[in-house]
Amino acid sequence: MPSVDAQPGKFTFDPNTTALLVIDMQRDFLMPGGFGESLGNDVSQLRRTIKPLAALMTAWRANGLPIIHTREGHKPDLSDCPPAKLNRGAPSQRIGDPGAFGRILIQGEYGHDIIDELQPIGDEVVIDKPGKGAFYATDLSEILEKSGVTSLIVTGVTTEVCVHTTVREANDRGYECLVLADCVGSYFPEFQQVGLKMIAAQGGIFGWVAESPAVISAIQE
Ligand code: TIU
Repeated sequence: MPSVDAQPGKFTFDPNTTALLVIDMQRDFLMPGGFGESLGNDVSQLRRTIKPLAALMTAWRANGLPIIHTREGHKPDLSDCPPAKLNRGAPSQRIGDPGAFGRILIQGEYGHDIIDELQPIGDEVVIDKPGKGAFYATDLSEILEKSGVTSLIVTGVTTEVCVHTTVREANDRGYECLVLADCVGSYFPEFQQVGLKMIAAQGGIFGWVAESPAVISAIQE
């Protein structure tokens, strides 16, 4: 079985029961001028994940392995967006407002979709989620159970928000999660560093942390 050097120790996985999860690599979060930047964030901190993630996705697909993509967003009438989420803080733009790439984080808008470099192909699953975690109010659990997936290679943005929430949800549901440091990004370098440490601390309290080249080598052996 493929094995990867990771923190806090080796991560061994069966490719037949492992999915690559790509969280929220959406234009609104990653593109200059988008929602993420309007919150005062430095999108270059996220954009460094694009190249390694594209390489990983290519290798993963070449081995015929499944990729599941997620997108954070809401219905056009915002009926699935709690007021507490909508009204939080004082951003220059809110969810549902007109933004540079259409209405911000609204399903069907250009900015809500995945960046060109990492677009899903073929029958890859795309989960639309209203929350930060990929399990909340989605059918991700059923999809994983049906396909027999027990391990997740977790990538995407942002490390301490949607990646962390999803890894915690997955860990509580019994999934083994390997988070790839070069394929997850935070707008805040200190959160990136500490967010990854939090996952692997205490003997891997939420999961394992490694780098994507180690996974690519492992599946090609
Ligand atoms: N996908 C995700 O992490 N959503 C966020 O809102 N992240 C922020 O860091 N704001």
